[in-house]
Amino acid sequence: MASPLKISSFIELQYLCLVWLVVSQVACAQLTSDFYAETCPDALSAIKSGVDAAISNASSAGASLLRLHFHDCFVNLGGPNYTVLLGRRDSTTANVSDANADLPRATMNLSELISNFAFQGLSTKDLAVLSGGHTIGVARCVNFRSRIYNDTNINSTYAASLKKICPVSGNGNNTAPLEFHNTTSFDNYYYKDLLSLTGLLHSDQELYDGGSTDSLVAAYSKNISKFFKDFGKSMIKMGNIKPLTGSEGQIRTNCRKANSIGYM
Ligand code: HEM
Ligand SMILES: *[C@@H]1O[C@H](CO)[C@@H](O)[C@H](O)[C@H]1NC(C)=O
Ligand SMILES: *[C@@H]1O[C@H](CO)[C@@H](O)[C@H](O)[C@H]1NC(C)=O
Ligand SMILES: *[C@@H]1O[C@H](CO)[C@@H](O)[C@H](O)[C@H]1NC(C)=O
Ligand SMILES: *[C@@H]1O[C@H](CO)[C@@H](O)[C@H](O)[C@H]1NC(C)=O
Ligand SMILES: *[C@@H]1O[C@H](CO)[C@@H](O)[C@H](O)[C@H]1NC(C)=O
Ligand SMILES: *[C@@H]1O[C@H](CO)[C@@H](O)[C@H](O)[C@H]1NC(C)=O
Ligand SMILES: *[C@@H]1O[C@H](CO)[C@@H](O)[C@H](O)[C@H]1NC(C)=O
Ligand SMILES: *[C@@H]1O[C@H](CO)[C@@H](O)[C@H](O)[C@H]1NC(C)=O
Ligand SMILES: CC(=O)N[C@H]1CO[C@H](CO)[C@@H](O)[C@@H]1O
Repeated sequence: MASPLKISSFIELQYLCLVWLVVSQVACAQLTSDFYAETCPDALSAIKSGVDAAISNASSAGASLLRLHFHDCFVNLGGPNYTVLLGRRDSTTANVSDANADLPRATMNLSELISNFAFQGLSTKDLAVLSGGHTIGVARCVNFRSRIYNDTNINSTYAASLKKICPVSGNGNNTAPLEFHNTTSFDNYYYKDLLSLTGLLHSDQELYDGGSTDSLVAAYSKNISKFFKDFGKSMIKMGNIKPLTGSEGQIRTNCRKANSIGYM
């Protein structure tokens, strides 16, 4: 897994911080969707323009934000110290080893993934549907090398093409799309890929390898409306993991760093 610090370095732009703040408030803390109606009535439209601009400038922005949301929700963010970079009404820990400890890994098998999600109060269905987030974005060679050289449940044509990007050793930072049909559109090709054994990560293909999630993968591959509907529900559920609300957290004035003590 890339460290959360790599992801936070992406957040160079104030407006993306603001987006993150609001996305988190709405989706991560179960607050009301008109949270900013009085204090900042133009917030949501400003944010939408900001995100649209960022995504048209660099289509990877959407992927980075989605993954950031996932990580921010999974990592135990408790504690009184607000010393780090990611914004929402709580903090991320600055402790990278702590942060990585709770996150699922690309090497995990299905039962490990199920346990990892269960530890966060998320079901097997949540696992199957949230993994569909891998319809956008990329992964580095270090995270799929072992799959393309050692796994047997991989499409051989696909493996051969990836080996050109990701040699047996070296070039660990080379990237490949997590879903190769259209890496910037949020669609259900992720699931169609799993059916043709072209999942990029070992953990992806585990969702369609003769186990209990096969039927959901097949269903989402056939019915994009079902995928979108279930994805929305599970994102809200993921967003509600260990939220800090009210005085437990703060809203940052500059989301790149914590407020001084005493600010809300
Ligand atoms: C099921 C367990 C999961 C595992 C094992 C996992 C693992 C990974 C790995 C290894 C990468 C590539 C990182 C790199 O090479 O730098 C990645 C990327 C990504 N993940 Fe996951 N992930 C999981 C679940 C999720 C969920 C639930 C979401 C969101 C709903 C998500 C969203 C993303 C996105 C959007 C990217 C691409 C980031 C970019 O292109 O900048 N992942 N994930
Ligand atoms: C556009 O992307 C470039 C390269 O990633 C970055 O340096 C620049 O700040 C971005 N500009 C905006 C407005 O997002
Ligand atoms: C991170 O947290 C773990 C467990 O809480 C602790 O053992 C470790 O020393 C911490 N690392 C840093 C750099 O604070
Ligand atoms: C999954 O991995 C764990 C840890 O390596 C192992 O104990 C377990 O047997 C594996 N499960 C399956 C079904 O392969
Ligand atoms: C394939 O698996 C073997 C045995 O676990 C391991 O030593 C080797 O490094 C793996 N190859 C790659 C390219 O990851
Ligand atoms: C890969 O990226 C990491 C983090 O950005 C960097 O520290 C490392 O030097 C890079 N490795 C290579 C071989 O470029
Ligand atoms: C990817 O999807 C977007 C949005 O649906 C679409 O506009 C674009 O044409 C697609 N690109 C390719 C190469 O299919
Ligand atoms: C392998 O992938 C190709 C291209 O995605 C696909 O056409 C083919 O049906 C796949 N093969 C298998 C056995 O799924
Ligand atoms: C697809 O899923 C939607 C939403 O769950 C459902 O209403 C619809 O009946 C499904 N379509 C088919 C063809 O199963
Ligand atoms: C770095 C930092 O601010 N550490 C503080 C974390 O919180 C504890 C308890 O409140 C303080 O004692 C540390 O100084």
